[in-house]
Amino acid sequence: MKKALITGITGQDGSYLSEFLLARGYEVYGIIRRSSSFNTGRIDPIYEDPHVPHRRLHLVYGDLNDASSLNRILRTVQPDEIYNLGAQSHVRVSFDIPEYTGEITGLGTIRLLEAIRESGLKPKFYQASSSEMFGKVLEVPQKETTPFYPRSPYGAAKVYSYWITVNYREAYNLFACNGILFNHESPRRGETFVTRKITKAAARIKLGIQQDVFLGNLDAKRDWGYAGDYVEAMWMMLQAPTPEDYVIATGETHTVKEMLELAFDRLQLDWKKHVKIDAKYYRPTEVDLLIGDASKAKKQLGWQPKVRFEELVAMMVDADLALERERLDGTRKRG
Ligand code: NAP
Ligand code: G4F
Repeated sequence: MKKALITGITGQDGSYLSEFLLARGYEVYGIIRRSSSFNTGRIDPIYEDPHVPHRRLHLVYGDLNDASSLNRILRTVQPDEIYNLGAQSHVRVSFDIPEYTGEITGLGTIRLLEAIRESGLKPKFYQASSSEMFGKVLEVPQKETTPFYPRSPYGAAKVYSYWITVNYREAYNLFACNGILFNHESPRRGETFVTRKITKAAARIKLGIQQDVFLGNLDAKRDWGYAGDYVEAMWMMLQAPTPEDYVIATGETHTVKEMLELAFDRLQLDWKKHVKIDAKYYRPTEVDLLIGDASKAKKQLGWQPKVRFEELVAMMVDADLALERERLDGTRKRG
């Protein structure tokens, strides 16, 4: 039975990847952080689902900021595959906490790679690289050979992690891959990222719980895919004959405004009546346009995105409407 270790298991991608690997017979170990409130909401349903073999899911305390915890976990778990998904992953927030973002999103990767090297183990390694590295894009669409031009402390930290992963592949012959993933969303997306913020607000406005939603730049364009499709690509990279870097994207781009329109239309709402602009959501430097070319992954890995943008928005709106209805009913019952 293969063992996989996941950093960032409590995040959106960590939860989908855990389900994916458990379904393929893996023993899954996830690193979680100590928190004063529960932070395992996205993976808790695994324990309740009779179809998911949850006895093969193990959670261990650790932190990308704590090398000794990483060393200990590697020694005890001895994983065959490591997926480094842990990060301070919010671009706007990275301008407020740039040093911390560099510490976790950048240096966290070298801590993990050094722990691997010191352990003497040879696990396959996946690094969660990002289309944010293309930033002020130097080519359209962006592919593996497009130069990087990051526009945020987050983007710069991810560029460091990208190159240190390449370096450990070349210097120590580690089977290490960068997945350069474009934005991917789902009903489990963090509530402060723009898609989820919009679908949650639309649902609450429909139910009369709130009136308005405050947003920033509506003209930015993103290549949005479905997280469930993207975690499959992570796994495929580690099963390939050679370790390489791959762009994962849909090849379609849409503005935030288009996303808003679709989400509100689904609930027969006019977004213009409810959206207010708040300058605090603008970034000091913005990434205006992202659109990826995933031809290499399609050709070499046989990967394909399955969920289209319109389906993704509908899935997220429907899930948020159901969730908000449930919350409302719960509040009413409690009186
Ligand atoms: P997410 O939902 O924000 O999850 C981030 C995860 O990292 C959480 O489990 C979080 O734990 C963990 N984490 C944060 N700080 C940590 C630390 N100091 N030590 C250990 N773990 C820590 O992110 P996501 O959307 O699933 O994305 C997964 C990865 O892919 C991230 O590295 C992200 O930067 C990258 N990425 C995402 C996208 C996208 O569109 N989603 C695109 C490209 C790349 P807590 O739950 O305790 O906070
Ligand atoms: O949803 P976002 O915060 O995602 P962003 O910045 O593209 O980053 C996400 O995708 C990256 C991959 O390209 C990941 F690496 C990263 O970890 C993260 O998952 O913002 C998308 C766009 C931006 O242009 C932003 O300025 O939406 C715009 N926006 C407009 N109003 C807003 C808002 N973004 C947020 N978060 N909140 C707003 O109110």
